[in-house]
Amino acid sequence: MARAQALKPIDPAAGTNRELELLRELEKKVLWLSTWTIHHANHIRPRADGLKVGGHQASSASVATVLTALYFSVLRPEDRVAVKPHASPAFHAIQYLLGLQSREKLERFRAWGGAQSYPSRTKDTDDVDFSTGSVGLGVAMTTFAALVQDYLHLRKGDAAPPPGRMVAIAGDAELDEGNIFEALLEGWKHDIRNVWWVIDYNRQSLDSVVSDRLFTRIDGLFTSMGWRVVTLKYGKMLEEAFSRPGGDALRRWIDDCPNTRYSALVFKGGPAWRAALERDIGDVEGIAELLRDYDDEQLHDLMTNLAGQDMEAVMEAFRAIDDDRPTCFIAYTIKGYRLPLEGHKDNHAGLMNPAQMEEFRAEMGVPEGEEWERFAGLKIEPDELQAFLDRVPFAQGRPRRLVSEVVPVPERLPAPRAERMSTQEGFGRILNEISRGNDVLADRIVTTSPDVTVSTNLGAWVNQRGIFNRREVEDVFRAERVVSAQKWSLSPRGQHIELGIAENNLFLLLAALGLSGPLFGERVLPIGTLYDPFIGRGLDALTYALYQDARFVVVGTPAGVTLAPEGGAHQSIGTPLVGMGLPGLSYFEPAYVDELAVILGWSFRHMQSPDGGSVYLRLSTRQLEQPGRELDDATCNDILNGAYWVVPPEPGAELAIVYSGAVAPEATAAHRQILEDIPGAGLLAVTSPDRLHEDWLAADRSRAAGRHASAWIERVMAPLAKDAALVTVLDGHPATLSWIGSALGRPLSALGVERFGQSGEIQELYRDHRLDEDAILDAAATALLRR
Ligand SMILES: Cc1ncc(C[n+]2csc(CCOP(=O)(O)OP(=O)(O)O)c2C)c(N)n1
Ligand SMILES: [Mg+2]
Repeated sequence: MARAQALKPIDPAAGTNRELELLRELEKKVLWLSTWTIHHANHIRPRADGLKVGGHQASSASVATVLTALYFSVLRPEDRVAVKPHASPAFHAIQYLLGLQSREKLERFRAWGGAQSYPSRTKDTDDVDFSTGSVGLGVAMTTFAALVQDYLHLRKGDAAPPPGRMVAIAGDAELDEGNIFEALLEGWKHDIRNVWWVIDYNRQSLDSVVSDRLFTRIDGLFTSMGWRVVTLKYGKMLEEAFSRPGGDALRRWIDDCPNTRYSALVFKGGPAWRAALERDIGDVEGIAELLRDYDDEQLHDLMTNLAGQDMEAVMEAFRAIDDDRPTCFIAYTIKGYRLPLEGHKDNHAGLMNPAQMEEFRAEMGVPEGEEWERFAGLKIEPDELQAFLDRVPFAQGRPRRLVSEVVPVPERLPAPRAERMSTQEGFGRILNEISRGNDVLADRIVTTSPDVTVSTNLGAWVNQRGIFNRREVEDVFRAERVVSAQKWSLSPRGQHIELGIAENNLFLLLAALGLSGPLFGERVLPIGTLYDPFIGRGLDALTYALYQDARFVVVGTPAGVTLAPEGGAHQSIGTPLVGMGLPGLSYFEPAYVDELAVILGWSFRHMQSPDGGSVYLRLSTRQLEQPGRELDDATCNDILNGAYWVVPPEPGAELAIVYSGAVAPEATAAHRQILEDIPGAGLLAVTSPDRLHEDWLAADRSRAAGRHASAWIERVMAPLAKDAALVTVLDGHPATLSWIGSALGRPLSALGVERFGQSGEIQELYRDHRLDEDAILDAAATALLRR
């Protein structure tokens, strides 16, 4: 690919060894600054609560070499990077050296308004590409970003700018997370390119030293998925020692040394290495001479000279790659390298004390008071260092966050008409209608689903728009003239990305698609579908996507006990609370398809608005008789605000029934029944419990701040009597709507699902879970009694 020319191997004859010297100096600075940043946060500007924070010092030291090599030489502006959570100080130190991070933010690391503990796209100001923090997710994210880059590139063809590399600096313990392997498999299926994972193989995680046997497996795993594996094990000094008499025995000794023992010796230092080597291989020819040639300090340097912390070895490995094949670098490192914490199994939470810091400062040659000076203590002249930094390829061509045009969305999406329809079916039909259009909106929508494309009603859209694939693959069933309603043809022009069943992957792909604008300069409008209960399976990845402010629509369907015969394993209960509980996600649960059309149109705008967000639609497979009405603008507005009167109450009415979603017929029937006893009772449809709730909290906050405000739920309910009783009902947890009672200070009886369900007819399940007409009438009586 185009970038190969830019990354020529280091050629000493061409004078690039000077680059190596500059990088070594900068690496020292990165190590110093990251160590000092954490020291500062703990000892110079300690927290008011006295709480000390470890977990960064040893972990950052571990990858100082790799990060220095990448950011100051190897990376290009189009590359995108996920840095392992605890290397945050090293990342910020590098941005500081590049003039992209302020001293004040570093001084306030982990404090209010300062640099974040873990690299954050939304909270940090020095252009974090991918947030990290929940281990495993940032790493896998790079795979899906590469897939999105391919999607955009293959559609554009030759007009596309050169692709970037999606790079993860991963902690070795991140490979314990299953989502890594789910992503590997999916990446293989999609034949992804331009992904680099650099695994910081320090053989340590949070609690202890990682099992030796793990990494004998890892190599094979990556290779079997089509990756190139580059192992960076021994540094140049050790390689040189191995070529001496006795060198073979020395290599074998290190190879065979268990992780725990190696780590302990790293911590203990020179004399301990000497004693161990003398005892184990002292009688091998050449070893005695070899040991004699190194004093204790030199012996320690030699025995800890792993390739992942040897600048020359690291640069050679990176520069040797000149194609787009996914590559995993296993970089052997020592956690806490060059710090007094190095190698100790407890060092993750370890912190250098002030005395150790003083010693380290002297070693680094940094004078007191010059701790934040960019070049203090370095051997190369500041002018030369600055000139080098000014030329760093990564920092050319700012800004990193790209701007893309807004996709126009019609004022109203046409609502499909039918006497009976489910919201899921309506969703499929609305998309089908869009797909027939030849407009930008149809062109920018990308759908994806983890193996439930057809069963979540994306079939018609896929028939029109095709499935994305790097190469054309014909629909074999069609070619063989096997009759099917579903076309399944694959091509680089396809607009649906089919995934395997892993829900983590769905949300990571939505995260990547939902950031395609800022990452790749082209906005897409992603829609992902899955069975509603399995949101739980991918919940951390969904949270992760939202934390980065990725913009997408997720459709959970079918939902609730309403998909009755499928049984309890497929019936979702708490997902409405997930929808309400996640920031950046607006949850809607419409009952009728005309409401859904209004909501979907708004969603396409909301996900493009600077202060907008993502949308969660909880849809049902229950076919409901459709109202066959024309919605006026005011009702559309109310639907978007979260609630509207299906039957408005008479002024001073004593009761209202409030429902959300698929239980509309039961609520309607109960309401009709009640009118006989309580004339003027209202029937309120809640289209978004989430928006309604959020608006109420906002109004309350405004009032607390002394401003005049009212919430939509208060205004819409205003016609009711002051002490009117309320019944709420939905196919989901009752807490979704029960808050309305306290919001209005009115007696309320809440119906919903609290227990796992089972197979049956809808009516049987509604009876069992008290969602039927009788239950609503009972609840109304109970609420009325409380007045
Ligand atoms: C999903 C998740 N579980 C637990 C944690 C707590 N945690 C933070 S770092 C870490 C282990 C880090 O080990 P490694 O990835 O090897 O990084 P290192 O510190 O060695 O560089 C754990 C368990 C987390 N951040 N995310
Ligand atoms: Mg580790």
